[in-house]
Amino acid sequence: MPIATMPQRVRAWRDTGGPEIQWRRLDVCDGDALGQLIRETQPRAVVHFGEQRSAPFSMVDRQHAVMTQVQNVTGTINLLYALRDHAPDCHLVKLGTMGEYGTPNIDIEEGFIEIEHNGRRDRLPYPKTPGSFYHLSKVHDSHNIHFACRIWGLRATDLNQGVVYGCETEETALHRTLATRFDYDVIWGTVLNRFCVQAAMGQPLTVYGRGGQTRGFLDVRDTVQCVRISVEHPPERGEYRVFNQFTEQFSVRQLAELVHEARAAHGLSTTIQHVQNPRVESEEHYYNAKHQALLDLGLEPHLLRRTLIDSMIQTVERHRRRVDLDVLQKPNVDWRLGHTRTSRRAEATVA
Ligand code: USQ
Repeated sequence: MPIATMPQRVRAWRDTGGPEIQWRRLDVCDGDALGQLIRETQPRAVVHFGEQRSAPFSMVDRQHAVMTQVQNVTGTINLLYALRDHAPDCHLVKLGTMGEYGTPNIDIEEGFIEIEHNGRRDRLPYPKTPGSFYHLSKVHDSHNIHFACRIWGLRATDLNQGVVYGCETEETALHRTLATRFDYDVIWGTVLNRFCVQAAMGQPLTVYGRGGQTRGFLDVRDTVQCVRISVEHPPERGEYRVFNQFTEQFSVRQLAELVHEARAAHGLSTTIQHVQNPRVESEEHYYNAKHQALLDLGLEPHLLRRTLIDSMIQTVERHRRRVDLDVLQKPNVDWRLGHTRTSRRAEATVA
């Protein structure tokens, strides 16, 4: 989708009459500048989304792995220090990931687990088995935030978010200048978005391996809702809490079947193609992750309906001339080998 510049977006938002916002460009890895910003603005809450967010990107090669972890971990530590020094009462809402947990053979709790060991009990951080250097960076963040809450009495909510789909929120729908990114390539695109683009373009749906990989998913509108709910219900000083932020679990195969059925309902056909899995991940496994805390605070989920799949596909069809088939199809980052060359344009997406 055509994406407006930030100044244009801010102007468009003001034109909608929404609450006043200000925009500044700042590198969270510049700790002094970040400290200065927090000192000046004295926020009651900070929502931190400023991280490299792609697992495949982090697996391209050593430089991409290092860049991902340095950016993500440094930015968050800088923010923790800025809050300690200039706004210690502020509530940090930090975007984590469900991928921190991996796919253990037991139920996944919300951040902490009660353990009995050699006759003694404790409530400890849930064990983490992340699946990429990107997911690992979020684990490191979680430990750092938890530590800062324990030693400095900061307050924080770690939002362990599942895989997001969708391309529109109530706010972005207000004006086309507010449209947000809709990534579909192998590096930045998440799986359901990719399947919808593949379906719209008459391309096979690329299920990696057997497709039994099960994850928590949520509509992008619920991402916004969960952040709002978290901000409205801050934790106590010194409290570090974790919310599992997703609304439904699906396997990749189930998602491909849903898209297939959505097309079939309109008399259209799609093919599901099992491609060699470029990732190292379980393709059939137990998965049962709790996600109660946000529901208890009032989250009203937008569950995945065929109508949403239809509308995502229609949106893609409206922009079909802009779709780059080269970056849509074959995965070009292998967890074992790193970046495997496919085409020059596909390479540009990892540069
Ligand atoms: N997959 C396919 N076919 C594709 C693309 C992906 O089968 O064409 C599979 C992957 O192998 C994986 C699953 O779909 O098993 C999810 O992959 P994804 O690319 O949609 O999402 P992932 O890499 O896990 O990362 C995304 C976001 C990341 C966020 C994470 C939440 O990019 O920022 O943290 O979702 S979670 O997965 O719960 O950790």
